[in-house]
Amino acid sequence: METPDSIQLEAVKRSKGLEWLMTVDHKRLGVMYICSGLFFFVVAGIMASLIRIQLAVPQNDFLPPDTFNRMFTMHGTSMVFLVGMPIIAGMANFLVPLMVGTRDMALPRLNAFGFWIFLFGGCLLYYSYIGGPGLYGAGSAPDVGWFAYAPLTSKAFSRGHTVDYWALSLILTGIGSLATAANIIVTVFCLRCKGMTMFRLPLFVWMMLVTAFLMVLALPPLSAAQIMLLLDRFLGAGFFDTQEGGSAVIWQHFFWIFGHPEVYILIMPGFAVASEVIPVFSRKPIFGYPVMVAASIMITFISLGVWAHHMFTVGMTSVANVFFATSTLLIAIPTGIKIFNWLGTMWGGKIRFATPMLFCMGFLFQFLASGLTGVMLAIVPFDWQLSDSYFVVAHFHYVLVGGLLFTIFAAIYYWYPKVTGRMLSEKIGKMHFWIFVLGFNMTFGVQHILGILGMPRRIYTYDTDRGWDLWNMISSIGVIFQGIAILLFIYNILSSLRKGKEAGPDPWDAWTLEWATSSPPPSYNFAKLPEVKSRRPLWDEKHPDDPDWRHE
Ligand code: HEM
Ligand SMILES: [Cu+2]
Repeated sequence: METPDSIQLEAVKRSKGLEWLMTVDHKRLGVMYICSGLFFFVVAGIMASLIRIQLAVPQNDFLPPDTFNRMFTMHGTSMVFLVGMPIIAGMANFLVPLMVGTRDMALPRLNAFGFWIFLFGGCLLYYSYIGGPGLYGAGSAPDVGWFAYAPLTSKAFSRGHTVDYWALSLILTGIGSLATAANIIVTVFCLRCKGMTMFRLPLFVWMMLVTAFLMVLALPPLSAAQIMLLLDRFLGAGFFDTQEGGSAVIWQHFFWIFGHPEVYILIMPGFAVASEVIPVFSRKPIFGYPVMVAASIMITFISLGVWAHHMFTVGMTSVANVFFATSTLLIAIPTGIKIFNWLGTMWGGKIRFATPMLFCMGFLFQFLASGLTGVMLAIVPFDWQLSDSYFVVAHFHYVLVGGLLFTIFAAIYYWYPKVTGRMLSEKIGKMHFWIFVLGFNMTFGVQHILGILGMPRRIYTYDTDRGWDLWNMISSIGVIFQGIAILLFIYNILSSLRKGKEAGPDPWDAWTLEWATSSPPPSYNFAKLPEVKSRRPLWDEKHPDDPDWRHE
């Protein structure tokens, strides 16, 4: 009914800015998630650069020691919870409804709620720089590492409120991620268009679905641990206090029961992107679709049972060590299968080396490297030597940057035309790629050597007689290249908004449903809901003489 009030509300809604603030459209929320994630990426990247400046030369005092601790804590926490998670949520939000051929997520309001509570949580974490000192005048941002080990987080060792901010803000972003996960699951199960059986889902959707299940299983243990931590700190509950009959190691169990699956929550969407981009740019359907689905499900299950490989050095029984080492090694099997299938897709294909494909190929190499060092670290005696050394820092940055960040770049180059209607510059894209590859491998490659030479992680500075000087210098210079590449990337994103080539609905000659609608898609996505007969509906449309469904 058109009351004067509702007419007024409509007018307000139509003003551009408010339209975005009030939106429940999955595409706009997706874009908002990704932009917030990229914003925090720049902030956390600046922190990483400051850390690397401090470590560039021995006995440096560029940063005070306590600031250094805050930097690596805020860097790690931000990269995981405020960069990786929201960008993944953003990609899923934008693409899943389009790919399954529907008009929105199943629960659009929950979707908007999830975004805002995530953003609030992120702001709260950074507000700790102002509010953190609390009553005692100690500290500002949290300084306990992204995993916040007990008993460092107890009242006795962390005065002020910095740890409270860490726990509260992550409980909030966790609620946001659960909202996204629930939405993905319900959308995929309930809103697929006609003919879209589970085995015709694009692999991107399958892997996001599996990721959503992992989120639902893994995030609650973290929230539970954080609530216990707050109870310890405010009410003296003593869960993690050995003096009170609690256990410090139990924090590690809770944290890593979340923390290890979290790594797969972060990397599976990377797999999802690679599984869409590689076939399109190799001009071949994905090799071994059912095996890819099975491998994703296997990874989910196994990843829930490997958490204590982060705890080989806390003094578990050897039976426990053997169990967790074995389960960790097992996970290499489905992961290896995936790598073979991507290579199998490229094998004999007519490969187009466009920027999205370049980033996916970079991902393949670098992720393989991280897998190999991962297998090494799963060997318990090897880990005893290298745990908490720079070898581990190198390993997990190869996972997170080589695996997640490279595929995020691939995704942005691939889907930017769909989101904005314009192409990114290929020329700048290729410069971005090569400079970033160089910088990334310079920064983190040599950290394997630093680790083997015995440099511990999270140290503020070091003496000159250890043989670490040269490698640290190389590692820090690499950051300059990474920085230049990121500036090129940001320039590309902003300038192409106006100047980019018009994309049209399907610039890459792709096969999945998001390319069947205009770029950018209208708010209702599809004028008429699509109907599909195979895994590559657009192929069928473009090749009526030889459609896929004839072979299925
Ligand atoms: C792209 C450039 C990046 C650089 C130059 C960089 C650099 C660093 C440095 C120097 C540290 C401190 C290591 C130590 O002393 O223990 C660190 C820690 C960390 N980084 Fe990064 N990083 C980058 C990207 C990322 C990304 C994309 C992620 C995750 C998605 C990430 C996650 C982490 C985590 C979880 C820690 C551990 C923090 C802790 O010990 O509490 N980093 N990084
Ligand atoms: Cu792990």
